[in-house]
Amino acid sequence: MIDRRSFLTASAAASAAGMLAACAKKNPAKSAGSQTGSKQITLGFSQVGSESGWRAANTQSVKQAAAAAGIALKFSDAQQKQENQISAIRSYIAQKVDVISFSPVVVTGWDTVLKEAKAANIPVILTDRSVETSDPSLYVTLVGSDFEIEGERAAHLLEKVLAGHKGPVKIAQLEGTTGAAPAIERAKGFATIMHASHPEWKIIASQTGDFTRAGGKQVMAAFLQAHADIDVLFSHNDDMAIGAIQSIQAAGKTPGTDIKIVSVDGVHDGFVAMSKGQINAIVECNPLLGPQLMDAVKVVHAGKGSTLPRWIKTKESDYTADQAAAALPSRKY
Ligand code: GYE
Repeated sequence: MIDRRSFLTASAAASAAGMLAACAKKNPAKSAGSQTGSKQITLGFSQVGSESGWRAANTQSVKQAAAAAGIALKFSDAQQKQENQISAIRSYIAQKVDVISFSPVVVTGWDTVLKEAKAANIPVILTDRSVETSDPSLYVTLVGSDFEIEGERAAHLLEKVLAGHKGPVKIAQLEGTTGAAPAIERAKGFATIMHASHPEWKIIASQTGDFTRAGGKQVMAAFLQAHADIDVLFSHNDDMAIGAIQSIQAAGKTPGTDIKIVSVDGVHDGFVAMSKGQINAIVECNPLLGPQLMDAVKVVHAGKGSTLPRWIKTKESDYTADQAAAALPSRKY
């Protein structure tokens, strides 16, 4: 396991939350939750959907952390549709929740609804995915991973997987949801390293599989029909890689051997496939964002949002197939 980053930002958030806890001790009426009889914080959370193992773990983390923090959670699943997320956010505004959080399915198209939240004086915390906006005051902070770095890490893992390989490398890419931050940025990070250091690598096919197993399976089958000579699959998540493995096997090839596979997430089933040698390497993307989110919610609700960093990043690692079996029992998602 290689620890890539240890972020000061997360500890800044933790210490801000710590300060708050200290204030709460002095002034018990201000501390959260039912035990003290003070008003409970209500958080409206709009989740992207249920597209992947990552998302299932993220949803569970948010629900568990809200319960542990004594925060009342209103939760809705947008089934990967932006219009559903916008309706959910509008309904949270109408219900006058204290804080809104959401994981935006795509990066664009949020300004109008975010302005509505601002006009209603409801602070917004982004989780997992970012938005593009001309007005940075429309959200307080983002709790989530650096997807561009994840793309770079994937390219560096591929260098290891291909060690000793000579000659051209033909790569197929399964992209995440079109327009989603992790799809855009993982592709960008990977391409940066490829263009800087690997003139012998070439992406010969690239298409979205929408972060789902079914999407990965279907798109990989089409890639295999069109290209007999794919050397590598770079998949933006484990679920699409797992779907693709089925199509590779159906085409009479051995995943992990005939076609090397690098993916992102590190969910349980990804580790199982890696321990069988079907996936060669995985960039971990940590979905357990609930505790950091609830800390940030408390800080924001106490009117101290300006003490938080704009981006609260997550600590993550990289894994190769030889580490998979040993790591599997201790995986938390
Ligand atoms: O990698 C994928 C999920 O936004 C980081 O969304 C998340 C991505 C994750 O569907 O599995």
